[in-house]
Amino acid sequence: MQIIGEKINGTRKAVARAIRERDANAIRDLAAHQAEAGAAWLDVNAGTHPDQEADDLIWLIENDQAVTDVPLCLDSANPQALNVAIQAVARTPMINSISGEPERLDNVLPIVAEHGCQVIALAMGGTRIPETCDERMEVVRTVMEATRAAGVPDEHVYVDPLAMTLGTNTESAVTALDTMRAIRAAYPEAHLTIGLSNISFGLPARSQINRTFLTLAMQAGLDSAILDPLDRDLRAAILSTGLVLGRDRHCLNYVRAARAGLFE
Ligand code: THG
Repeated sequence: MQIIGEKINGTRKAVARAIRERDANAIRDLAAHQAEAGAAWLDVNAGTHPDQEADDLIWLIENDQAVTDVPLCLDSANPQALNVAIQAVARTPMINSISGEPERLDNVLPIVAEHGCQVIALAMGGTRIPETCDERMEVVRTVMEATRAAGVPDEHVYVDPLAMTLGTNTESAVTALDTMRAIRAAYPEAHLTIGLSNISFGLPARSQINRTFLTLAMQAGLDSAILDPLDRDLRAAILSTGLVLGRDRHCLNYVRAARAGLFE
């Protein structure tokens, strides 16, 4: 299970403040702690100010890279910001994201192909999120055709079936799980990812919901996720589920985490 650390996201209050006040230490702490907790990538999202997004993203990237070598996952829908940010990264980043929207395919996919990036592909076309698994798969087929045509290998594509909060639609987790299975079957070389914390937005005891959804999603083939690596209970769930699903040879990861005190 590859973890993409979610914490450096400008839609979070603490991060929005840090960006506004250029509080470098706050960002560096989040980067260092997520890297220590085992994140394979750090998601960086500068928030919702289009006019300053590129500047903010570069500032975030520089502070991440001051404390860790973990590669970044550039979280932006803005091709201009991505084009500028990619010049600032020390290691090939993951791009978060493309979708079936023609404008994003036309403007972001060439960046992905040129730099040999991994890329998250959302199972949605325009701004509307398709209701059903079948509709989402239609978009996924369109996007996979486009990535293949651009020369991006399937194993560089991380398909995101979309997790929406259960608070407004109690079917949303089941739809995401069905879509994961369909993607697995149709594109066995592609990866799956998900914005895990979305599933519990607005509900109490979110970590509990996130853990349960993650366990079921791993059974459906999820092999990476954007999540909070500082949530120890969640990391414990990832390790025990990986073990139970036969994905932890010689129980090495589980035993190592136990020795390091994760379950105490
Ligand atoms: N898919 C892809 N990328 C994504 C998402 C996705 N990027 C953004 C988001 N969704 C995943 N990242 C987060 C980050 C934080 C939270 C949820 C998802 C979160 N934050 C708390 C909240 O909003 O209540 C904490 C707020 C705060 O600290 O102020 O839940 O789905 N490809």
